[in-house]
Order: sequence, then structure tokens, then C-alpha cells
Amino acid sequence: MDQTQIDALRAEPVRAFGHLIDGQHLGASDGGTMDVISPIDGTVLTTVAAGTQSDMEAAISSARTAFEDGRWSGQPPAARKKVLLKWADLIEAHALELAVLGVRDNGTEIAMALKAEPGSAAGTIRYYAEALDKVYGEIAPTADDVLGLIHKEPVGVVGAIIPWNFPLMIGAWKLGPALAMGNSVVVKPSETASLSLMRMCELALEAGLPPGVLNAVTGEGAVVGQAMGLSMDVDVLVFTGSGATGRRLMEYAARSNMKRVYLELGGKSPNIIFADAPNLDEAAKVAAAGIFRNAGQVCVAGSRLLVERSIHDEFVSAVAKATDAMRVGDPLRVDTQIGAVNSQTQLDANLGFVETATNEGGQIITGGNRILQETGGYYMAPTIVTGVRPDATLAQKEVFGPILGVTPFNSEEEAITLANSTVYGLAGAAWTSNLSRAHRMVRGVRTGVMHINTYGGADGTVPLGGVGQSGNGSDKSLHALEKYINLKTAWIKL
Ligand code: TXE
Repeated sequence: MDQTQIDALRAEPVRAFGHLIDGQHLGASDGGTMDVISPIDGTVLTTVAAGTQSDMEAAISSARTAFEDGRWSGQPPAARKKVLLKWADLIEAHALELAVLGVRDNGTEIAMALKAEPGSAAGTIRYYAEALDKVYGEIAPTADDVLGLIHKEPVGVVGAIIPWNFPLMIGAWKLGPALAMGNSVVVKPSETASLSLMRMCELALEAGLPPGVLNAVTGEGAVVGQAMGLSMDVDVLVFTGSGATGRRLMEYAARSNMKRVYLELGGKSPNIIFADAPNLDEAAKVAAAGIFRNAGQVCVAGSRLLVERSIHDEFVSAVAKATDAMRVGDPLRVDTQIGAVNSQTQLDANLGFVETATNEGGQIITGGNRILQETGGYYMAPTIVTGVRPDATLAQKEVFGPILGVTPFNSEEEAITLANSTVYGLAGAAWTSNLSRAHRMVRGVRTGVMHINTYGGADGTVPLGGVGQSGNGSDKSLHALEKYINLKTAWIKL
């Protein structure tokens, strides 16, 4: 990673982005434009089109036409594979451009962004390109006088609503399998991180994806997102974001065509440290990184640290030491470890959580405040709060910011009870040298992914999906394909 190249890219002005509908780059329609504020310094970076209901309807209708005429859905798998592989290559070739554009828009530190954004997006698109001609139908074990065939068909038009924390990675988790299975897709990026995802969609057209197969509409969730949710012509809605919006999407589906809705809604993931952890120093460093990278704006962030009481003070000191050693600041510097908070709104919400935590009896060990205010950007000191009661707001509500709450426990049973005491269930970890205990923790903690003696980093070969109010359905792995197909039975009398 070359700082000079990054600096050169950051010095370039950013053009205005419009919608991408039917293969055309469209400017703003009746809705006008919205300013894009960079969290790095609070300045206006560029504008995006503020989409309207009719923009979204045009995008959906274009996707429907493309699906029905078979320009993509009817192509042989090998042809689809070729285009998607080319797309992955283009994403890789434009990796630095995409990463810098994304960081200027959302504030993620560049070292992480490069790996987790274009790097991971290209890998995901390639994975599903390579998978698509290995998806077979089935022959049912019927009686001899009938033939039962199970076909796997694309669902039609997929609507994808993407958040701002990792627009390319999460975008690719939805677009990759949806397009691989022959669907048409309409994507709506987040209003606070549209640019890199729009650029990645442009590269899909460059790779040869036929017009209309992938359309992208920018704008407010409450306008274009709602129009997508209420559409009678979207067959499946896939989403990553807040529980409040997830709930709305289910309502929209119920009020319209009862489209399938798959939600990934974040969590309050427990990172559980037993006194018999193999390496407590390593556990402390990973615990700090597991909550503070990308300023805590990670759906699987280990935001609740549960520590066995006998090592509580010593371990918390080690995590605080690791935290204080992390470099917070300009996300476009290669050595920054914690970048900017995405928006003023998120920063205000984070500071509100700190105030509530102290009002509810928590003690701030480090951080707790806004920093680098002179830059005009949105930066927050990584914050550790101890003495967090299991029923405290900080133990129950997703913050999505650089705030770690610590709660002690006395026994394995209590650790499991605490781990399972929220409405969420997305990720978690347990650190122990005891193999049996490790397996008991995997079984006992209600969650989509459970790490043992590590935190984060699960690659694309394994599914990621929540239980409870963390959502339903899975991104990543071959299992993600299931969201984008319909099973059709052919029952044939012989
Ligand atoms: O989320 P929203 P926000 C959580 C996290 C964060 C909180 C708020 O706790 O603090 O959500 O973030 C679109 N109809 N996560 O406000 O609103 C919106 O335009 C249709 C966790 O950004 O859920 C954006 O594209 N769509 C998470 C997307 O929903 C609507 C990542 C997500 O925005 C809409 C992000 C509507 N009525 C936030 N309203 C994770 N799990 O990683 C908004 N949207």
C-alpha cells in the first residue's frame, strides 16, 4: 500500500454520481441532489442524486424487463461466469481507486478498507462466479412409475438495501449470489456511503453485464428504500442495517406482494474471556481490535467483553493498554488503525451512549470523548466502560461505535447466561484452553458465528447470519445461494 498513490487519489475532485438504470448513467431527476459529507473533515465531497419513487420504479421495471427477456437469466452458466469473473478482475484492477473513494465517503481506515472492501468484494464475486455452474437440480427418490425433478430457478428481481460500514463487501455478499443465479438486481446504497458501490456497479457494466440486469438508485432510505420495499414487482428483498429499518421492510412486504425478506441486523456480540485462555496478551489485543477497527462500525463487533472475575482487573488493563496503543485519525493514512465515525449522527449517538453508560453506573477506563475536532471530521477516542450491569443500555443495545462494555462473570454457566441475555445473536467468541468447554460454548451461545480463541476474520467459505433479532438467512458460502433461488417441482407420470 503506497501512501503517495493514496495521497494523489485523495487530491482528485470527486464527480457527482447519478443513478444507473438500464445501462445508462442518469443525472438527478425531480428529487435533485444530496450533498455527500466526508467524515474525514466534514466537508462536502460531491453530490449524489436524491432518488424519487419514480426513479426506483423505473429501475425495478428495467430489471423486470431484463429478467423476463432472458438477456442474463437465459444465458448459459458459462457465459454468466465469464462476465462475473471479468467483473471481479476489474474490481481488483480498480482496488485502490475504489478503496480511497469509499474511505473519503465513509471514514473506514484505508488498511482495513483495502482488504475488506474491494479485496473481499472481488473474492466474493469470483467465488459465486465459480460456484454457479456447480448448482445442480435434484431427482427425488420416488416410486418407479413417476419422476420427481427439483429445479432451481432464479427468483426474478432482487432488491438489495446496503449499509454504509462496508458497502462493497456487503454489497458483493448480496449481488454476487443473486446475479450468479440469473436474477436481475436493483441496489440501493446507503445515503452516507454510495460512491464506491455505485462505481463498483459501473464496473459490472464494463465487464459485460447486460443493461438492466443491475440497476442502482441513490437516495434516502425513507424514499427510494421504501419504494423498493413496497414494490409489487420485487421478489426478494435483502438487507443489512438497523433493526428499525428491518422491521419496516417486513411491514412493506406484508403491505405489498409478500416478497421474501432477508435481514442482517447487527448485534451485541459477547467476547468471553476465561482465566484458562491460551494467551491472555493475545486475547487482549484481539479483543481491542475486535471492537475498535472501523471505529466499532462492524456488525459482528465484539462489543460486550465478558471476563472471568479472577482475571478481570488484569485483563481489562491489558485491553486498555492495547487500545491506547491504537492509532486513531486520518483514515487515509496507511498506519491509521481506527478511522472516522461515519457521520455526525453516529458520533452524537455514540456520545449519548457514553453518557447513558455512566449514568447507569459504568466507569470509563479510557476514551469517552470526541477527539481531533480541529480537523472538522468525526473522530472518537476508543472507549472502555467497566462495571456494565447485564441490564444496562450498553449491555443491551447495539451502539455501532468504538465503545466496549465490560462485565465480569463467575462461572461457565453464568457466562452463557450473560452471553444469551440480549435480543441479538450474530457473533461471539470464547477464549479457553479447555477443548470440552470450547465446544460447550459453541453449543451454548445463541449466535450465528462463534469464534474460539480468535475474533473475526471468518472468510467467504462459511455462512454469516443472525438468530433472534440479528436477522434471518445467511450471507457468504454456498448457503447464500438459497436466498436467490426458487425450488420448482416437476412431477412426471412415467
Ligand atoms: O441504518 P439504516 P442507519 C445499525 C447500527 C446503526 C444503526 C443506524 O446500530 O447505529 O443501524 O444506522 C436504508 N426503507 N446498523 O441509520 O437506517 C438506508 O438508506 C428502506 C447495523 O444507517 O437501517 C440504508 O441504505 N430502506 C448495520 C440502509 O437502510 C431504508 C449496518 C441501512 O440504514 C429505510 C448499518 C426505509 N424506511 C447500520 N430507512 C450492520 N448490521 O452491519 C433506511 N433505509
